Amino acid sequence: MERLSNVRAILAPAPCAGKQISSKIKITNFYLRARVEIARLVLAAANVNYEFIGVEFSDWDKLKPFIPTGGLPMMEVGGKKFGQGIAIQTYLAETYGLYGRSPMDHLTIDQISLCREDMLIPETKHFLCGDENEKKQMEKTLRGEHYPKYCALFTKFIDQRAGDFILGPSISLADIVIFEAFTTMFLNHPDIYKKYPKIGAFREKVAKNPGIKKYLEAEKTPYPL
Ligand SMILES: N[C@@H](CCC(=O)N[C@@H](CS)C(=O)NCC(=O)O)C(=O)O
Repeated sequence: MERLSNVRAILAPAPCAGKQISSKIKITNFYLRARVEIARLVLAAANVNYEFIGVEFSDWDKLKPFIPTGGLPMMEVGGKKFGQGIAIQTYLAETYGLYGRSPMDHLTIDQISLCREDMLIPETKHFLCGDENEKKQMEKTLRGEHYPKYCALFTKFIDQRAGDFILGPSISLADIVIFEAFTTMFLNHPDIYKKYPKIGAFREKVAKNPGIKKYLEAEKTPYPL
């Protein structure tokens, strides 16, 4: 993927002045999957065109004051800017028919989204840690405690699914969250990943969605987190 300094694109005023309101979605994030990738996979599954604005870490101090929630990802839609990855992915899933139909569907999906956030936090801390010894200790905990705990939990969600996918016969945000939750482990700890074949088989099913398949083929080398 092309890596440009996108400071100007982000600082440009949102097109919110009367007639100029644009419904084109813009997604801004660091060149990481982290808390943006689920939103991008939702857009891929729904075949929606959008603009991705990548941010280099070196530009972040300049940009941070202009990001409404002070953190990335950020989405611009309808001339407004929004933060918080889970809010963004849920809005997009609801807009494009991937958020189920009932309050129980929403509860099922939100539970999975929030478990994934709990799973991601230690992965992020490990990724960002600059101290070699601390990083080694974190990796030991990830491998020995954290991944086994979340593999067991997500395997239970998969076992309890209502059909081919979590809510039934069709793909939803819940399935996309499970797919992305295990990408980092798949890349960095294939030995652990292999011990949980139900997760691998489920991810393969999600990856067959035509929009997601096309996206994954285009993004040949996923970001490490
Ligand atoms: N709860 C927020 C967390 C946002 C967040 O901390 N994002 C990180 C990148 S994954 C970030 O912007 N870090 C830079 C900073 O906080 O200054 C979300 O889920 O979007």
